[in-house]
Amino acid sequence: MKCLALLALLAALAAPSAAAQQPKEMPMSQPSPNELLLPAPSPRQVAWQEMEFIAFAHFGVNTFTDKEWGDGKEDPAIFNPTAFDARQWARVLREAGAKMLILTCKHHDGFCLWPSKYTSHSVAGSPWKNGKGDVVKEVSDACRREGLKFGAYLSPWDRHEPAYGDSPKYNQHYINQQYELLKNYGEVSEMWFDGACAEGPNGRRQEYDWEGFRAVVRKLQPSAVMFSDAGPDVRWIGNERGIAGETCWATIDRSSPRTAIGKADTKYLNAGDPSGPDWAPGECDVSIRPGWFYHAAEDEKVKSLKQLIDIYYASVGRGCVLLLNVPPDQRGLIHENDAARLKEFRKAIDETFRTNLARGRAAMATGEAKDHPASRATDGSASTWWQAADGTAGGTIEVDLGAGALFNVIMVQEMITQGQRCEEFKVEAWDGAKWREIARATTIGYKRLLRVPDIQTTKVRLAITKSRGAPTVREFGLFLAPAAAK
Ligand code: FUL
Repeated sequence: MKCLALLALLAALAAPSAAAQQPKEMPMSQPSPNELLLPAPSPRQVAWQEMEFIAFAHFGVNTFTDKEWGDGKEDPAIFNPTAFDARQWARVLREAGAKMLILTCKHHDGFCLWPSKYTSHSVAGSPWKNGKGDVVKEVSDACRREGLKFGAYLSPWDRHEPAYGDSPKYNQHYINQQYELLKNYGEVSEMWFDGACAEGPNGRRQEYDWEGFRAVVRKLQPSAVMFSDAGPDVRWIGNERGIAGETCWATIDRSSPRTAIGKADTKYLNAGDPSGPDWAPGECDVSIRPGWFYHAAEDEKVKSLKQLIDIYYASVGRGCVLLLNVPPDQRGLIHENDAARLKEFRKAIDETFRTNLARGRAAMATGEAKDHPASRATDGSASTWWQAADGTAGGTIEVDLGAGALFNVIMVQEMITQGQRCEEFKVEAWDGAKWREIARATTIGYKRLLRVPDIQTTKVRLAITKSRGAPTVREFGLFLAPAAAK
């Protein structure tokens, strides 16, 4: 990877127009001659990042056995939702602001939510719709109708499949099922590879053919991102609490043993790696309830609004995507308690971020690269950015708030197509006589959100004090979160 990066740099320097010919799999930022060459996201990674908040639905035999992990010996007849309505899931999640729904098409029990021709452990053996039902079809159709993207979780670990542990044979089985899922249900925007691995009935540990699995996704769904401990497109954030590191780089070194799937170093994944050559930003998975699957005993344990807001700031607010699991119940519906909490959550986020008090305000910078004046950081456009002068490794931007503004949330976004650069920054407010520091943090990435006490001021200054190359700011924002949304 490093050699490739060097070659790409040499090519870019030799012929400025070579950028367009760079391989799609490894796009690079466009450096000025004296800037670093940093890894940068592919178009599919940018599209995923812009979603910010996506949902997970764990649904299957465990919903009916009240378990978290099934053993694969379930009678398919137990899968029998009484009022299944995928449209209700998609509507509730869309109204909550989620942009994609990832469905557990097959969890570790091996039970398939679609009538897979490679196993009898599926909806085809269930009395639901007389064995003619297809949850994957209904959910993917409902997503499209409601304007959500659809993603597929297909557990590699399969406790039902007799071939599991017989590595080549099971890998082929898994690939066969990938073909079913990725060819028959329209666009799939994310493939979620769970790292769980075990021994099969033959007593041997299954060795997954990750390269083969990934190749199927690239072939059948070239725009889809792939999630796993180690990417390649999107990495696990290292915990199931939805919390990214305070310092969080979108880059890792995928060749490092610290990213070995199923055995990854969770601290490494949580923080990322500033010198990692691979762009693989964090996805923060967490359930709205204690378990991943629905359990009636957890109806009163839906996370509080405060917990969800804290998770939002610790995931989206640290440059990652939040993947929130909302498990449908035995009726086949999102439970009223979860739906009500999601409404509160959306209202709180909308009220907070409705008005960017810095938008359209005059901005001045210590230096500007050609075509990237300071005003670009407050113009509300996703495709323009301020960039400090070539050759600098920091810079300051000052925003004039006119008669003054009251805020308690600060937003800074880097232009990630130019790589992730900022290592340290602080924000200061003018107190009438001097600048007073109000916040300080390390990385920014796609988006950094910082909560501060209520601040009334006429001028705010963002100082990027340490940066890999000239810093970029796609957008700077100031917001006032109402008391209930803090
Ligand atoms: C884990 C699984 O073991 C859990 O059941 C759940 O699906 C979670 C999202 O991933 O590895």
